[in-house]
Amino acid sequence: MACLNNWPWRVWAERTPFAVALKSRGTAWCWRDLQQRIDSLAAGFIQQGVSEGTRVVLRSKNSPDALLAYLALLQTGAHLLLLNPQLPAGLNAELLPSLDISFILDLSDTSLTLALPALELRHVGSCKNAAAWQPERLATLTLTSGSCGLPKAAAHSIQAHLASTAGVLGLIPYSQGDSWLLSLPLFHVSGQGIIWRWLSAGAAVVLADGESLETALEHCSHASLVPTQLWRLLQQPQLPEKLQNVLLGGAHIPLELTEQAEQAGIRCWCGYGMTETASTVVAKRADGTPSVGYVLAGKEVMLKDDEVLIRTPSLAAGYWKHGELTPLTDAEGWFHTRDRGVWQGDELYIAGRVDNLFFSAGEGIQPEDIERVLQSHPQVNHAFVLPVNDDEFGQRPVALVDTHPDATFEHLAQWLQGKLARYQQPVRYYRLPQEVVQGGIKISRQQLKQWLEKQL
Ligand code: 4YB
Repeated sequence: MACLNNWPWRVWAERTPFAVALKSRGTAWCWRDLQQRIDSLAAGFIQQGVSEGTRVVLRSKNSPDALLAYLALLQTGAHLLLLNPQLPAGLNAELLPSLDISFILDLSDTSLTLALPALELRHVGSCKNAAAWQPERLATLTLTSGSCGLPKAAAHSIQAHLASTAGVLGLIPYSQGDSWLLSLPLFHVSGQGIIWRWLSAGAAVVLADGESLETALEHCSHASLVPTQLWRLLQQPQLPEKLQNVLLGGAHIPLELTEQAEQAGIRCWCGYGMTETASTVVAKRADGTPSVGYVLAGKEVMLKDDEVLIRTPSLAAGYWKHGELTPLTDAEGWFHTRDRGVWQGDELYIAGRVDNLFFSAGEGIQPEDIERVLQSHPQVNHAFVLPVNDDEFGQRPVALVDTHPDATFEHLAQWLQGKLARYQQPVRYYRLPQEVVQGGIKISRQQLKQWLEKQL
């Protein structure tokens, strides 16, 4: 990993100008091409009024234009809020006014109802094209998944992103000659993690730009995937030949998944992290045990009343709102994750979210325990367990499952007998509603709860 003393694309354009930096649909850009395009685009943004500290929304799915705009806007010193184009209008209307946004660059195919001064992609030849390289300056605002309430805007400096990268690249080999697919959205911290690893290593990044995951992966050595993506990939008749390393994260990583992928020749890396910590803080090479791995170099993890607490230089400087940063940590600098953890030797096991725990006739139920068992059924792709109110028990579990069409609920209920305690057996089953599955990298439990309430 290089020690960077300038914008990374400038560093690589000087050191390895003709090495491939970016590939998309058969086109490759070397670092020199990339730097020139970023310079002209950044000059275009500056000409349109963007300057150091200006807050700009970038609303886009992944594309070469979105990536170039991301880098060029960073180079102007702007604070960049990455926005998922699929966020509902009502949420945008509630959220954006509190974030003091000056401009929007909207590269999506649906328009935002909110009126904000628009930027366009404009290439300008001018030497007024960069702010000073100050990695400690705030650079990105990334929205948290917001399982309850409005998402929060976690504000990271470039230094924080680079600290995250250092931890991950201390474990996973990735250097020049390798290419990492931008397989997760830039508006999510997992997508940005890929970008900062690429910029630190001076390797290559690949953009799918409309291709399927399998096709795009044909030219990649690395990818970051959520478990469902890897499941789908493993169902393909042929696996991408060059794919060597997959970093998994974002949700519980089933053992069956990593075992199957490793057997097929894909090295799997399990990761655990979150928006606030700019992605992975705990990781390991998949080894057949259910933990998420070891604490990466430069990070600290402790458990307090079973809750995972993290202290790391990759942590956001705060949540941005109404012109202020609200600190994320307690007085000692620990971030309280609301995840329940258990140490297994030096390795951390994630049991589930503290807030998901509910009680049924006095018995504590961690829905994720039931979900893990359901998901180990070969015909279950995805399962969620939610509480429903019950006069006698207080609350009882119901399951929402995405299964192979042949799997009946009766069969599932039967199969669960003996695998779970009686109080953990779901009292009802539903098919996972597809409308809730769309968009983002995660399915929101909050939305599932709202859907379930309408069914009862
Ligand atoms: C987990 C979990 C795990 C998160 N077991 N619960 O670059 C990466 O790190 C990456 C690579 C591939 C896929 C995803 C990633 C991520 O960044 C994921 C980061 C993320 O999910 N952030 S989040 O803010 O949206 O959600 C964080 C929460 O997700 C955590 O607090 C946990 O509850 C859960 N989670 N990894 C079990 N391995």
